[in-house]
Amino acid sequence: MRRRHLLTLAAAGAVAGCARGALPQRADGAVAIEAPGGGASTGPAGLVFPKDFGWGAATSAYQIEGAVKDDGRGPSVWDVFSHEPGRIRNGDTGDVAADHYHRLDEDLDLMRDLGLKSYRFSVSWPRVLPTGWGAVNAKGLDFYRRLVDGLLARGIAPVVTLFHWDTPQALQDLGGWENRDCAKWFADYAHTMFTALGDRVPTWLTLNEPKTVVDVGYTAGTHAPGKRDRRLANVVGHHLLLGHGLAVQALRGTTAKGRIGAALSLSPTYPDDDSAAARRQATIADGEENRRWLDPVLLGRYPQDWLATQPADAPVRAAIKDGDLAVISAQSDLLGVNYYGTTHVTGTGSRVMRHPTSQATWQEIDPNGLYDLLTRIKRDYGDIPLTITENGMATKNAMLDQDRITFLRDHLAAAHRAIAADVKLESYHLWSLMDNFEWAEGYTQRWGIVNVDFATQRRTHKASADWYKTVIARNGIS
Ligand code: IFM
Repeated sequence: MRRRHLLTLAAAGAVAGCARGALPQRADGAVAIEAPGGGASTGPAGLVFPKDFGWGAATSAYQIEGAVKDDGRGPSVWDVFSHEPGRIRNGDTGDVAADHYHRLDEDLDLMRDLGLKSYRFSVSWPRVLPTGWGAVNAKGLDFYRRLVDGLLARGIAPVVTLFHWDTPQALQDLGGWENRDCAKWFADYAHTMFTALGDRVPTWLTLNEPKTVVDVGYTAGTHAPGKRDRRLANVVGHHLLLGHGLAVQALRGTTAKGRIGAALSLSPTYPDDDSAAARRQATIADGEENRRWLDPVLLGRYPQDWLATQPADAPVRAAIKDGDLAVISAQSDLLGVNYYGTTHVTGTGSRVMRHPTSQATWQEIDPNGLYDLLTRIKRDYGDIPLTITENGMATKNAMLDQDRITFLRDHLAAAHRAIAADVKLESYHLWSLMDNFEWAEGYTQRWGIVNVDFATQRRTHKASADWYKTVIARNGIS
């Protein structure tokens, strides 16, 4: 799904209260429900999720941490890009963001109070390795050690993303992901993290949304590093995948006990009508949106029809070396799925919106697409454990965010249906825990269930945060 134009979301109905019956009462007053046999079930208590389902929330380093010059952190491409005039709405930057670096304990308590079972965050590569490689910045690493330990002390499982777009600027000066060596630099950094925290992190994610780097950072040029070169973009995409595979291999070479996989942004594609032309275009779009990422990682090959779209002289062809796909498909333990919506294409290949959108007008909101996506992954790629690593919507700065509650409820219902269809979905991380720096949109888009007043840094639950807290406590939705 591309970041693009369109409609406004009509807020839907309220969430009905759950039947209480003789169900066990928890200390916080919520009713705990458990599916018989530990699987997903449906009954008077509503949609019950499997026992131990990982109710989570997600963030990323540059979007919340701030403290960009503290304790020896080096600059990333986003520090440089966001300070270039005209790049970010209102001239915003991530210099302070949600000041999470200085408010770690408060934010950890916030997560505990919500009842989170799982928290997905990313490590800022240049905070740990200020120039991307070489000597470790002990203070930077210590921040992540405190974060992981603080989560574990609160009974929250850390899910650690190694790359959420903040390439060290020093490496960008050497070509960044355009340079094949970047895959190796990334694996070395990953190895540093596995060695430092491998004894306590249960889940690692290599890359977040390589598609967005390719489409927005290197094609549209509206994300860092701001290039507009589709041919180069596909080389970058290949090197990112290579970095993923090398990082998976690096983990296997350490004593780290965690599982590892990638977090891919995926969007089911549908023909806009029944014509052969529309169906053909939907297949092409599926190659671009989904299979060019899923196939290399999970099947060890690029889709032939996607490769066929690359001209004979496309530099990506030369970038794919013998043996690369064996590295890229190094056995993943799980797959992270970022799901924001569906993609519809006409017979001429144009994209059309067939569902409501949000404040982020590229988003086509369709909860059924999540069910289609999860069951399709099982069907086409096998029974790999899945985690939803992102799912959410942007709303105006409203504390009574009923539209977000409806969104979350409908997507959780779709996830529940997929579990009932035997998809191994283990956890769900909504995007996002708190309002943050939304890249080129600066602070104008609000994605959090927790409101951040960026003038005071005060955190306040939106209605969706209270709702999600109840969902977690009840282990399900009505
Ligand atoms: O904020 C981003 C996140 O960094 C990556 N996935 C999509 C989110 C909303 O645009």
